[in-house]
Amino acid sequence: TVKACLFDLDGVIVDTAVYHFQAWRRLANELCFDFTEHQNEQLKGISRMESLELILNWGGVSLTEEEKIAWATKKNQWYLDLVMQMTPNEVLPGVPDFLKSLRENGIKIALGSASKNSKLILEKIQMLDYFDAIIDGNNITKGKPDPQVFLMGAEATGVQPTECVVFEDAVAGVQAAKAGGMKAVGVGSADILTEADIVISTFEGFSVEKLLQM
Ligand code: G16
Ligand code: MG
Repeated sequence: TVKACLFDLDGVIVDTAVYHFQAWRRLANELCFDFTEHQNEQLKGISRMESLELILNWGGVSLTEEEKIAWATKKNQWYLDLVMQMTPNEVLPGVPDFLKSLRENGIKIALGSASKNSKLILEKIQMLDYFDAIIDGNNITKGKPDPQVFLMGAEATGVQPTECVVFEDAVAGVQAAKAGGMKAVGVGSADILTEADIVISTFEGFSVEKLLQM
């Protein structure tokens, strides 16, 4: 039976990818190159410094470690300027109702995100109170597809991995769930999230009943 649900943040609870894209693009432009929304897909679920490495590679720019840290800090400041303007209207459709019904059924809720800004984002969209545990980029040493973030989430809620279901929009996140011995619900396209146990395109129409049938 399912005793805990573990949620990725970006692409599952809220679409912060558009803001990451704007901030990373500004960084690229200041370094005199550009990249596409298609390339931006590769940055989803990847840590800040790993994202920077990929982007610099696309632009053929090489920097010292010190310069990299300075640019990553700038990008985060631009990103936070956008995050500060977020509102509860940006929560993805069906998410609040689904989390409410999890609570009503005594199912624990945890966050498993690569972001170091997750608490601030959850506050801005007024979703922080739903979560029994938050594991994010501030707690982990290994990124997805390593299962660490979700194993820590299971542990923090006191639930065995086999009784956890992970909700993920990224291939690496689904792989992390499976590597941790958990069930995975892909949020997005079944053509891409092939390793997920089931794939939903939105939380609208998804229910605890369907969760318990997995
Ligand atoms: C999110 C985004 C990634 C971002 C990462 C780190 O991951 O999908 O694009 O690079 O967080 O974010 P920050 O710079 O805020 O620490 P997730 O795991 O929530 O999908
Ligand atoms: Mg994601």
